[in-house]
Amino acid sequence: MDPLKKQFQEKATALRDEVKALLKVHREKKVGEVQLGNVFGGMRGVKSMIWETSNLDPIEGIRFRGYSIPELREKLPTAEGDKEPLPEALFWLMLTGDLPTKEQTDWVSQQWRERAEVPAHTFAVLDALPEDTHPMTQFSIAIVSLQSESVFAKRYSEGISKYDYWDPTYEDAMNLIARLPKVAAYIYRRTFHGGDHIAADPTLDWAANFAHMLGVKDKDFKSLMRLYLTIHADHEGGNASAHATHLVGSTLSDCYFSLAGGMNALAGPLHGLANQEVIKWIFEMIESLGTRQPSKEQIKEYVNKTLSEGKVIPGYGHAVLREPDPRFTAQRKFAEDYIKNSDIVNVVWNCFDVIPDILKGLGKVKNPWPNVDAHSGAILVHYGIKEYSYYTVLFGVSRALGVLSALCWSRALGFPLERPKSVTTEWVKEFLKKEEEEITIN
Ligand code: CMX
Repeated sequence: MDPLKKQFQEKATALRDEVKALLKVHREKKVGEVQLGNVFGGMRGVKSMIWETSNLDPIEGIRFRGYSIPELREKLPTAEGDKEPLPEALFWLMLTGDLPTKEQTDWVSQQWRERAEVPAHTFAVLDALPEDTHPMTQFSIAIVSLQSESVFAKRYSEGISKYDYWDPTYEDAMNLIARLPKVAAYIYRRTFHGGDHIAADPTLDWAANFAHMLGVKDKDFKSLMRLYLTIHADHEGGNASAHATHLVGSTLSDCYFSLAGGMNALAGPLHGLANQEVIKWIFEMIESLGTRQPSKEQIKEYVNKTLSEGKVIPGYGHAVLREPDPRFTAQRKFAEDYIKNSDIVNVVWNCFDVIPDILKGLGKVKNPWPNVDAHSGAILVHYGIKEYSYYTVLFGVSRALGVLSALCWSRALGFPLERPKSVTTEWVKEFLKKEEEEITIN
């Protein structure tokens, strides 16, 4: 058995036994209450899922297995000569709960290199689509087309014990993650560079090879991709892409179907697509103002205009966070270290200075601060990736690390089909009427 799989199995078996014992005693224990506001309000804050790989605190932001983003930048192994963490190392950490050594991280890089081959039919499926098909549509279709390779689906059809589901799920997760950069780079090059594809470089790590296949030559872009693919990987289980992956996976759909479900959720403008919307909004502002260096006053006016049109300010607000997103801060730090005098980056920073006060002034926005998507596009533009409709694919490649390691855990812990209860508004009205009658009687 390979070393990562072995470590995962040991951890998972121990936790599975622990959970079994815990539920035997505490199954009936209440961990919260559901109010009507939650039922109508997108289930905000309702504790209803186990997600081992990361946890989101409204104030502190994301922690992956207990480590904050600054801690990950300090503790995870890096590529030689680089200071950004390797996403391979984060995957090991999320799957096992242990920080990997450099040797273990390199082992994951090698595994993903060996598993990276994409079947010809996936490229044929992509080539059959019009070139102006949105990159997220292409990405989702490509992932589903890869489902023919599912080890889980094959073993399930042959007959497999439910105690062994985790094993082919791990194989699928490793294979799918390994293949994503090639698929995603293919989509970028066919859509924006006339199909002039770039072969993989087997000497590079997973993120650097992706950067290479996208066609950006600047070596700092490789560092950016290592950071980018690390910080977007996971945001606990309730966010739409993670939850969608989890829900689809709970039916015993394999990693391919499950991830495609998650990617379809990521493609919404209130979630991952916000990263394209931010740059689109900034480009439109620049065009409408006729300057690449708008003043803070001009930005304020444009923000107010956007709000008066009944639109949201993309890249700002969050369903859980109540402080600036540490993923925004990490990208800002990267830009401060690597990028000098970029007009677009300066616009992002000036937006940070003016937008929160305007949103606070509306009196209804729970979090006026920037989220991860407020900064990413400006850095990509700096390195020449200006085609913003592609940005959510980059987010998706990263998000696969978190949601697929979490799916391995769901299988190992034997989680059942997800099936919450829905009610009609009529039911709610009846429920409230009965409550009122009871109060009157008493
Ligand atoms: N601009 C304008 N209004 C905003 C706003 C923003 N950035 N963020 C929230 N609001 C509004 C909401 O639309 C809502 O208005 P109504 O009561 O009129 O419907 C009100 O403030 C309350 O919303 P909330 O409780 O603060 O926020 P939610 O939890 O409902 O929604 C989110 C969170 C992210 C969908 C919302 O902040 C938003 O639409 N932001 C812009 C899109 C975005 O950046 N999404 C990316 C999030 C990160 C990610 O998943 O990648």
